[in-house]
Amino acid sequence: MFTPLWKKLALISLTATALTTVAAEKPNVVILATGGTIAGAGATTANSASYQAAKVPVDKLILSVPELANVANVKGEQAFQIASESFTNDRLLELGKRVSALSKQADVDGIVITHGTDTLEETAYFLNLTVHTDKPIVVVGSMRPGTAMSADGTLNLYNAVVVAGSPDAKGKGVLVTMNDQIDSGRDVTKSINIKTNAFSSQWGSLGMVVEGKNYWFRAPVKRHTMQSEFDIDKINQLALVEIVYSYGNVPASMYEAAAANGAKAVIHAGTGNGSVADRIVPTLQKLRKEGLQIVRSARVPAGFVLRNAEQPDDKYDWVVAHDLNPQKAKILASVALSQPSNSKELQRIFWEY
Ligand code: DAS
Repeated sequence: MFTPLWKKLALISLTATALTTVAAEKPNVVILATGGTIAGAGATTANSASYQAAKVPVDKLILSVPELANVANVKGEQAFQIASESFTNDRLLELGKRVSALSKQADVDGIVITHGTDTLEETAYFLNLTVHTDKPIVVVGSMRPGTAMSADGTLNLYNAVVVAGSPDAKGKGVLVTMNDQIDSGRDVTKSINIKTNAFSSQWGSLGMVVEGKNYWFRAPVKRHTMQSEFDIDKINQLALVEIVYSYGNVPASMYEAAAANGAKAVIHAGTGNGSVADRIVPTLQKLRKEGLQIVRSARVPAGFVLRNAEQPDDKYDWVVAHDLNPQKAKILASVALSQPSNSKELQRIFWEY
C-alpha cells in the first residue's frame, strides 16, 4: 500500500517532536568519570575482589547500563582514569573546578562522579564544602568490577543518575549512592573494605533510592555547597595537612615530621576520645607555639571528640574535629587553611561544617 510522501514527512516530524519532547522532559545529567573499581575489570566473572581498577572508559560504562536512557539524557566525560588511593590535592582541585563549571551550565541538571571507593568519602566531602550549587551532585563507586558476577556498579550508577536528575535531591549537599542508600557526602565513610555494604554514616543515611524512586528520611544540618564560605572557584591551593595515627608507644617524631614537611595542621587520630599521650603533649605545645594547628580527631570510628574533656584544649589552644574522622578532618582543615585563619576560627569551622 503506497504511503504518500506528505504522510511520511508528517510521521517523521511527529516522531521527532515526540522524541524531543520526551528528551526535553528527561533531566540532563553529566557523568564525570575518574576511575576506580566501578571502571575496573577482572580476569573472570568469579573475580569479584581481584581485578584492575580504572580500566573501563566512561562511554563504555554508560553503554553497560542502557537503562540510564530511561531516566536521563546522559553525557560522559573522562576527568581521570585512576584508582582513588592515588588522588592528590591537585586532582581534588581540578575535579572540583570542573564540577563547578558544569553546575553553572543551564543545560546541566545534575552531575554524577564515578570514583574509586578508597577516597570517595574525601572527594565527596571536599565537593560538599566548596561547590556553590544546589543542583544534585552524586558521587558513586562500586565494590566489585563490572566483569564480576553480581557486580554492584551497574545499579549504583543507575541510582546515582536517578538521584542526580531528581529535583527533590536539590539543596541537600553532595550525595553518595552506594548499595541503594543515599548518604551525605559529609557523613559517609567506607567502614568495610570488602563487602558491597561498605559505606555507612554514623548518624544514618539521608534516604534510599529503590527502583528509580528516592525515599528521603532526613536532611543535612551542617553547612554545605550554597551556604559554604569556601568557594572552589577562588581556591587555587589546598593547605598541606597531615594525619598522625596514634597508638600505644607513638613517638613525638611523627608530629615533628609533619611540621618539618610544611604542614599547616596535624590531625591527631587519637585513641579513645582523641586522647594524647602525656609524653607527646610538650611536643604538641611547642609545635602549636611555632604555628602548627593541632586538631584532635579519633581513630575510633564512631562518636565525636569532646572539647576540654580529658585534654585541656582551651589551655593548649587546640581544636577538636567534632564527629569528623581523621580523613574528613584533613579535608576540612586543608580547605579552611587555604585562607588565613586562627584556632578560634578553625574551631568554629569544625562546629559548622
Ligand atoms: N583501589 C580502589 C579505588 O580506586 C578500588 C575501588 O574500590 O574503587 O578506590
